[in-house]
Amino acid sequence: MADKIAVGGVSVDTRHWIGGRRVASSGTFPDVSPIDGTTLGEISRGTPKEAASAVAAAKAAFPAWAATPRAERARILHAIADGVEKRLEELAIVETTDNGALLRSHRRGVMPRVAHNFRFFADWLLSLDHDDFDTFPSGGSAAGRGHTNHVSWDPAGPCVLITPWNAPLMLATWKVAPALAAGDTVVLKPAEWSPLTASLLADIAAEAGLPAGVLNVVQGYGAEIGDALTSHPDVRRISFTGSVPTAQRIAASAAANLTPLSLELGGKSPLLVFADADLELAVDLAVEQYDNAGQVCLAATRILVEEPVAEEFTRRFTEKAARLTQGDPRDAATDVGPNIHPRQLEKIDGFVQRAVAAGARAVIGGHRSDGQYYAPTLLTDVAQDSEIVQEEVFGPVLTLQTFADEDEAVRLANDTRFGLAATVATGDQARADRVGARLVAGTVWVNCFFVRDLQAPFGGSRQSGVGREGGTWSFDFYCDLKNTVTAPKGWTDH
Ligand code: TXE
Repeated sequence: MADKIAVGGVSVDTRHWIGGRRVASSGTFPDVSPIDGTTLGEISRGTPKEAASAVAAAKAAFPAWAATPRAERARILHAIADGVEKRLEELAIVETTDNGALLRSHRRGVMPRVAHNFRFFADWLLSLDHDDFDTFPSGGSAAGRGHTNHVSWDPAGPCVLITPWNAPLMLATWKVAPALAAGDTVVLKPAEWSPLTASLLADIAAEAGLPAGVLNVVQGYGAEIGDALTSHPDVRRISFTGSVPTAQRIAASAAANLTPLSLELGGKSPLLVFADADLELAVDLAVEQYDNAGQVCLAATRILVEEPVAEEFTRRFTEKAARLTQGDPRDAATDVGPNIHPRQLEKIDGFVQRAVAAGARAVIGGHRSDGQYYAPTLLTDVAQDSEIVQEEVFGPVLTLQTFADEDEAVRLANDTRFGLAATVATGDQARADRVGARLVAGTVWVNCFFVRDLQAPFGGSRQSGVGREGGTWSFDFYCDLKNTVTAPKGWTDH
């Protein structure tokens, strides 16, 4: 096995990164580009042995990193952000080659946000030193009078972070940055379909001065090394983004030690288009759901349109969607790239063909394109309780249903086992407030989509997840919160 492969002219190490050293497994797995099916190289295929040594390295590095002053931890996080910015073009080309998402999005949006993830949590950490909300007098009972509470955010320990392939570095660093800021050490297990940028992140972190063992990266199949990581008694936190069945397996495995979990899972989010909406905007929001070939957990894949405007909406949507260019994600003109893997393509097509067999009509698409690409698809005549309306497809496949009034819109919107996000298009703010309050969703967007401030909580209700990421929610998850109560001078306990 070659220790390094060249991807888009960038050298990427194919081995694990454990305790500040590159470590190879005897076995490998192929990493294939979804753009054209080329095998990019063979990657170290982790076993429970490497998983255990990565946890041991994280455990050994923990006391020193946890004791590192906040200002120094923040400085190193900023240095990692500098490294990401310096190598932004390399990260963008490697990520696009590996997972097929658009190069222009990686350049302009995704990779700058990867850097921001580190800067944001570095600054968050420093803010703890000058905010005084963590120290307050006891009020209320006579026994507490005069006592002082002091809340501290103690580092929790080694964390296992398991991440998916649809936005590999973005989603990994949403977890890595707050964990490192909190003073925790990390074992990152990237998805086997997109392993490369995690390896580059290990290089960048080492160059930025992150001590050995604080960040470890183990490559491999979840089914082969997942359990060794998630059932390990030395692991203090597990954070996972991926599918519901895998989350259930992880939760069962973590139960052995009652390890706290953060789970960001799938969705079947609605886009509610009311008759009073700016229809052009609503159409833009709907067409935007084909971004990343529909492989977005937040995607509003169920379009719900108020009856009087349904025909006009469908006409304009069809016209706009027909102008989308599908092709190589490295081309600036491409709007919709490939799907990640032949297995994912099979899965997408299976959903569509079963829906059509059950009576759905493909207004556009409904079939594969050449290679690993699926034609942007819109299905109508779908029943609320059908598989295509209830299950996450994770491909460029949308359904369209109509509703008669607000009550029906809310009922349809909330009628799945998910609750990740919802988008409301309306010209009436009072309606937006009313409907938004009734929607079961971790995020509600009004006349916009995908706008995400890292300060805000992000996550899902129902089977879309457990816990929230972002701002204080991430930071608190990676810490053991402690309250120290100190008596006033001269206080006696009677
Ligand atoms: O996900 P998995 P898959 C959904 C989407 C997609 C479906 C299947 O609907 O079609 O999931 O995708 C690791 N212990 N989402 O099979 O299995 C695995 O190695 C520990 C939504 O690729 O959830 C990878 O690193 N880890 C989603 C990660 O889990 C295990 C993003 C995700 O893979 C493991 C991705 C185990 N037993 C898929 N088995 C989103 N919410 O954005 C696998 N893994």
